[in-house]
Order: sequence, then structure tokens, then C-alpha cells
Amino acid sequence: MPKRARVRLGAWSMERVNKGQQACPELLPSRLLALTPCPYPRMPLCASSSGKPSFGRGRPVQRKVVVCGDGACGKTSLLNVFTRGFFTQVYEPTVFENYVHDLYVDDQLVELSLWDTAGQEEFDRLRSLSYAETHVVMICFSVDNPTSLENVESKVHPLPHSTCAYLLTVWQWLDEILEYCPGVKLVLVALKCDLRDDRTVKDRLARYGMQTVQYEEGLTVARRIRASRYLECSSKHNRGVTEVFYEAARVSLTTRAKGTGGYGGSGSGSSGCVIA
Ligand SMILES: Nc1nc2c(ncn2[C@@H]2O[C@H](COP(=O)(O)OP(=O)(O)OP(=O)(O)O)[C@@H](O)[C@H]2O)c(=O)[nH]1
Ligand SMILES: [Mg+2]
Repeated sequence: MPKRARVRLGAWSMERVNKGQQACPELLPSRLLALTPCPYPRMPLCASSSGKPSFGRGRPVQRKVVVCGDGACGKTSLLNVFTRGFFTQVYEPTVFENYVHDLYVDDQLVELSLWDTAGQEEFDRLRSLSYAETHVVMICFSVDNPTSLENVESKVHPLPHSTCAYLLTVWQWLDEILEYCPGVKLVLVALKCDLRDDRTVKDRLARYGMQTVQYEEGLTVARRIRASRYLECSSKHNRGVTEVFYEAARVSLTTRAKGTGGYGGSGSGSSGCVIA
């Protein structure tokens, strides 16, 4: 299996500094964009909807969301802010973590099972086990690391000093998801948006001829990979975090478990992946 490209510039690696947790500020309006028709941001989060599959009121629906993306792009921080309400500067690479969070979407109680995965390449095999019975895969990247966005999509590169006959296909997140979970709904999430206009980050990237990832660039990738949503947030400032999970939950409610013929959720004995 070809390996995913993980080009990392030393300057981007997060330092284990500023130990301690930081309480999240109040939720601020976020910048959201749904690729499919979506009432956001004009409608309140838990508004009633019409034309959606109807679920029994009060009967929780179980949905599974797998969160993946490059190491240190901010996945665990996102989950911590949403489920536990705190943000920490300390970077501790994840091996595997599981969270369960209940939320109402359009009057429907959703029991969201959130699977945090390891972005580090060493854990590729372990991470592949997370994809079973998944309704939505949240692919994350960090706006202060353009490579983390590049690593979302498959690309074919000509090998150096070769003719076009020799091409190198670089293994990316989308390849992994398509292999283990074909047909699953995707949500693309831009993390660390507070760093987009950060002078230090911008200067650092400029030294490599790069710049922070802009909204339109993320949106373009989301469209190319046919993501159901493109969302931006900052866990550090607690901006857009809740919306990310509401939208993921909303998307998950539009999926059917493969081979079950209903909104069965996990434990249905299906082969695991979910198609809309
Ligand atoms: N400025 C800023 N830093 C963030 C944000 N979210 C996370 N970080 C920092 O980024 C570093 C990595 O965050 P993690 O959430 O551990 O990254 P991860 O994607 O879970 O990494 P792996 O577990 O290795 O895959 C930590 O030092 C966080 O404090 C954010 O929204 N803004
Ligand atoms: Mg992590």
C-alpha cells in the first residue's frame, strides 16, 4: 500500500509549551458553509426541519463519526472543547480515543459516538480499525499547515527526473477512507482558524513560499472530494466548534447503514460502511 505523504516543516511542529488548560470563551458565531442546501447560518441550531427522514421523538438515534487528519492538526482539541469544554496547548499525540455525546438535531436526539484517531503515520493500521460502522468521516486539516490540506486528496506526481510514464501516487486521507469506508459521507473541517491571520505563522510560511489556507481553498477541496459540508472553526477560541458537530450529526442523519435497510446504527451486522 503506498504511503501517505507527510511533509512537515520543522517550524510547524507544535511545541509542548504553555502547559495548562484554558477555559473556552463563549461560543461566537462561526463561518459556515454547507455544500448541500442547508439553512445555516440563518436558522437556530436546533430548529425543526421538514422534508427530512422522520425519527421517533425522544428515541435516540446512534450515529458514529470518525475524526481523521494529519497529526497535530487539532482533532483531539476539537473533540475536547466540544465534549469536555476545555482547550489545552499541550500536544499529546493520540493513539485512540472515544467520546459519546448526545445532542438534539431537528428535534431528534442523536447519540453521537465520536472516534478520535491518530494522525501519526505509525498508527495507520490501528486507525484503519476505526472505520467500521461509520456514518460520517470528518476529515480535518489545519489552516496554518497547507500540507495538511494537500494530504486530504489523492494526487499523482511525476517522479523526479522521469518522463510522464513514471508517476507516483501519494497515499492520502481520501484513499484510506475510500478503501475502508467507500460511500461514507464526508465533512471537511478547517481547524486552528485563529492562526489564519497570525503574523508569526504567516511569516514562517512565507519563508517557504507558502501562506495560510484561505477559506476558498478549503471550499474548493471540499467540492472536489464531494464533501457534504465544509466548516471552519477554532478550538482555541471556541468558534464554530459546536456547529461542526451539529452539522456532522445532521449529515449522519441522512445516511443509511449499508445492508440494513434502515436507520439501524451500529450493531446491525452490516459490513460497516454507510452509503447515502
Ligand atoms: N492556535 C491553535 N492551536 C490549536 C488549536 N487546536 C489545537 N491546537 C494546538 O495544536 C496542537 C495539536 O493539537 P491536537 O488536538 O493534539 O492534534 P491532533 O490532531 O489530535 O494530533 P494527533 O493526535 O497526533 O493526530 C496542540 O498543541 C493544540 O494546543 C486551535 O484551534 N488553535
Ligand atoms: Mg489527537
